[in-house]
Amino acid sequence: MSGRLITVEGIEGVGKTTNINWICECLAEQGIPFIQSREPGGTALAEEIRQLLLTPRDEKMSDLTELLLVFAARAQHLHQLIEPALLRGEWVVCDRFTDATYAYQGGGRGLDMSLIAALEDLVQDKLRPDLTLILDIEPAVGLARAHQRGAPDRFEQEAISFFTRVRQTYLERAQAAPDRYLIVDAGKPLVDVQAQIRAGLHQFCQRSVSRAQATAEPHHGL
Ligand code: T5A
Repeated sequence: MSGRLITVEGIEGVGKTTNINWICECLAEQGIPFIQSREPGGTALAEEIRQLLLTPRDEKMSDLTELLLVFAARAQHLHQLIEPALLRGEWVVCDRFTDATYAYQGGGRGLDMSLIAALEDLVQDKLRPDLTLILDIEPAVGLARAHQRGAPDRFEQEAISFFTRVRQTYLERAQAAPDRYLIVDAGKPLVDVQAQIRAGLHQFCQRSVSRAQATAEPHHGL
């Protein structure tokens, strides 16, 4: 696959949507072909699964049900949208991906990380993001931003300790594989956040160019 998969992660209200729009503007400026998507969701069927996951209801969803729904949506998203785009040589910019599963279902809910890893292998085979931006912020600040939007979804109803564990898991994953992750301080003003992201994208593109030259793949630069 000659496209690239860029994922953007972080807790609620950290600014993923805002910054993904801006990342896509940067790629468009450079003439890089890309699609933008999100998880859970990204196709009609996966968006229906998203609704199941986000809608608050009286019946408590078991943690295992939640995990399997997340991966069911991902399997559909990969098959229908992501893999074909990468095969066409397009870049995919995705609002959340499997790091969110490690963070929310693993760190947040306490499910066994090895179970998540097994499902990751089953659903994705060898596919992993090429670059993951972790937008990092104090949970109280992110949640305050998210709550301004209206009624909280099923995840937003969780206690702040849940989001503290989610954040911690993101940071641990980034520290364990610094080549793939970029931690962005998202508590700064938007213009500073964007400068950090642009620098990270620039570095990533330089690495992509070197890799492409080594394998004679098409490449782009920011
Ligand atoms: N989930 C998902 C799992 O549990 N497991 C999984 O495997 C996956 C894939 C999805 C939910 O599903 C869960 C996690 C989530 O709970 P979602 O729609 O992706 O939900 O998630 P949210 O985090 O709820 O998305 P939000 O829209 O809340 O947050 P964003 O996109 O991070 O924030 P954004 O860009 O909308 O910004 C929020 C507000 O802050 C302002 C913006 O203008 C906006 O008003 N803002 C800033 N203000 C000041 N300074 C800055 N630097 C700012 N940046 C943005």
